Amino acid sequence: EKWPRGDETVWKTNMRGVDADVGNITKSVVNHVQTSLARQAYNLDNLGAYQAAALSVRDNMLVNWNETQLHYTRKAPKRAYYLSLEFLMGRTLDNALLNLDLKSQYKDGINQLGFSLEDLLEEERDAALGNGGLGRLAACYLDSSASQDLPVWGYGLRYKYGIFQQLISPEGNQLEAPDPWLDNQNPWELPRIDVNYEVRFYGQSERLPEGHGRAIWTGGQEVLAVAYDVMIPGCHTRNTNNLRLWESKPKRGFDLNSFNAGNYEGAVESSNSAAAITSVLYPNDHTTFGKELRLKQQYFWTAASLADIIRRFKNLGKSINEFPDYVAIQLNDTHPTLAIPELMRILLDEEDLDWNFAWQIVTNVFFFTNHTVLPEALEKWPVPLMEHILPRHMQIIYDINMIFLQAVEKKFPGDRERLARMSLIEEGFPKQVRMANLACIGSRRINGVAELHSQLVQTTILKDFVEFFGVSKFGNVTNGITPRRWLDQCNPELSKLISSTLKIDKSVWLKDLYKLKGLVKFAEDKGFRAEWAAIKQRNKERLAHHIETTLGFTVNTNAMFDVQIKRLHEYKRQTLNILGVVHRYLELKAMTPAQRKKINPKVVFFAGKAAPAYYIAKLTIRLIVNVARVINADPETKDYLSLYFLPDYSVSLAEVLIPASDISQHISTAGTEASGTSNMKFCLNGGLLVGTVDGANIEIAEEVGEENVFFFGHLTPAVEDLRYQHVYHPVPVDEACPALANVLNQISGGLFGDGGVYEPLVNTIRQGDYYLVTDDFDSYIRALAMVDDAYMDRDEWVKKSINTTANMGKFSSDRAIMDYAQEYWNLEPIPVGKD
Ligand code: OAK
Repeated sequence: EKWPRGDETVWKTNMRGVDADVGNITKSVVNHVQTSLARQAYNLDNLGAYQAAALSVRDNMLVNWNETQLHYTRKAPKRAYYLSLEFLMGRTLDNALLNLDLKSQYKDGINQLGFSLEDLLEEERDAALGNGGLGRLAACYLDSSASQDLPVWGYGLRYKYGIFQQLISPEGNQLEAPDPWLDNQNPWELPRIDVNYEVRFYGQSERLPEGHGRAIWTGGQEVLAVAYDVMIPGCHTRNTNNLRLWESKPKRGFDLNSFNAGNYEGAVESSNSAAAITSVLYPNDHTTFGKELRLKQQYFWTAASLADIIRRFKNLGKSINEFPDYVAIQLNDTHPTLAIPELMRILLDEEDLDWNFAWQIVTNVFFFTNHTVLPEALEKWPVPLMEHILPRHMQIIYDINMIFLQAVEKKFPGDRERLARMSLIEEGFPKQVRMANLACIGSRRINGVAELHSQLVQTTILKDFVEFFGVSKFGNVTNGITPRRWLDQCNPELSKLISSTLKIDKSVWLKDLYKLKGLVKFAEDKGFRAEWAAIKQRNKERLAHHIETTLGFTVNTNAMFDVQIKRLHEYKRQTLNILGVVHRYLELKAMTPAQRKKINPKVVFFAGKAAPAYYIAKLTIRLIVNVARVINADPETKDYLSLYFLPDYSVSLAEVLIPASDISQHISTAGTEASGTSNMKFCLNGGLLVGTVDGANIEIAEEVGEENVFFFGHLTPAVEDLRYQHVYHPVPVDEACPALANVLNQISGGLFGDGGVYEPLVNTIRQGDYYLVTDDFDSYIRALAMVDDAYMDRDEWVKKSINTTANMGKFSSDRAIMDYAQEYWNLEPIPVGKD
């Protein structure tokens, strides 16, 4: 059939985006006001204007998106798919304008229409389809894939409710409210009602007698997966990739059989349960709960994504044994591990391949990234639940396990303990399926997310697998962050100063971040240092203004800004930080006014959400809020130390906080934070870092120089022994660390309100102290004192700040994604419009 239909030149001359001149931009925005929104100029508010502007920008992206997809189809390269249950995208409009290089034109156009672009940007709601680091990493990797012209698509779920909204009660308790982010229509997604797949749950699986491990799976519940596409524009390239999010729908709106039988309510109920699958993001970070609906989410998403990937592959007309030459699938932690038995099921039961052939394909397609070594995050699913929901997959997992354990037995004869450790099934009541083991044996390669973490993966949780497969199957890809959002977008003044100083256009250095190295020599330039410091100061004022308008507090912008923002978790040790604040407060109280005057004022900021069922994490928030209440009201000390807990942490809030930070805290117990990525964001924006020798902190110090990082605390190899000591030879805190004991006594004694409330939190330290707060407290306080001293010499501090930014090139997510492309996926850039 002829394409396009009709007159080709008519098509081609009309297939353009909105021309980049201001006249066309205003025309396009007004047109969207009138037609897409059916509104009029006289009653248009900021929200309406935002929506019209967003739709206009979307038109531009769509042209590029279409062109990119056509280009990929024609060139038929190998593609990679990033399967992540979380994509913490944040806002899109500003990012899209910058990547498309249209920001100044839209700014002018919006102005001409009587609005301000800055106001419109604030109307957008965050797309917060993630909990923390793992979800934000996925978002940075999408930005880098598009910017590096890599043919990569993301696959995830279109949750109706993202991460909950955090409210803080007057007593300091975290309350959770739903996040109805889709309520004002989402201009960034394209519903693809025609792209849909049926996904089965429950039912029966019958093995076929003739073998090859085949079976037929029938009955149960069928749910429809409908695609929604989110465009991912690359930076200064036409390449625009896709993030495909699935929504669950009942297959027919209601169950016809029950309907005809007069069971109207039952029929509607079944349709409700289908919609429930993608209704809400689970808000537990680093913990698994074995909930049936979560397992259904995981299967629903992996089954729909694989069906879509296979359909696209089949359009190439290749034979199935070439699948690994055209497809790489990255598993973001173990959440999508069911894709492994699902692909086996398709190859065996639908494609009729024999077992070994199918397994050969599977183990060349998947790649697995581990994001934590914390035991509570290791996913395990009860066998009875799996058998009930996914009977065919449970059979396949048993078959994989049998064949695998035979191979282990052959290599390590008679080592029964090893077999028990490596089995996909953990014995117990009930038995459980170990998803990390399955992901490991079903993948081509496995990686951790920072050097230390990758070593820990290989020597602890996957040690047996390294011994079995050999070390070459295991690797490291140190995380990265996108400098587009985390420098150019969130810190436009610094970005401008960098471009003018280096005399390099930002379109160049933002995509080759090692170019920042050129800033090193300007650290010695007094004028440059003054400009650098002035920008930090204005960013602090911007944050203070934000806090003043949203919370009504007046923040002292002459103080050092000290920031810790991340999920609340015992391993991240917000406790250490708040106890350190109390320690400093007690010190200030003991001083004379004259002594205090010599002190360098400090404002401490916390933000972060606690999992709704994580009692100790919520209690930590309560303590922070109540310490803030007391010390901010103390006339003797408040000029020297104040404290804020900023509610409802989000990507957008991070974009205001990070550029304003002088120092940020990354103080996990050594060996517990796999990488951390906010550490990179702070340093890229010229903030210094106080931290433990953990995760990517180590590599940051390697790059920026240890003299520019404030390290403290015990090292990873000491942790195991210290924990043992706490349990078997406990020393009371009063002896082990008197300074800490004093702080705990003040809290228990009621300095910050009813001390009894905090007993459970205080007891985590007094008893067992699994995260070693006691062991690290003194060196933490010393590190903070060194920070204070260093800050006194402002000139030296600014030099450190410049040298830090200058040496952050390694931490661009462009470097990380190219590492995956080359060392894992075997993928090449496919730039649009360059051939
Ligand atoms: C969340 C749920 C299960 C397992 C891991 C996570 C997670 O968010 N891990 C975090 O991943 C980030 C990206 O790799 C790392 O920077 C963090 O250190 C890690 O805790």
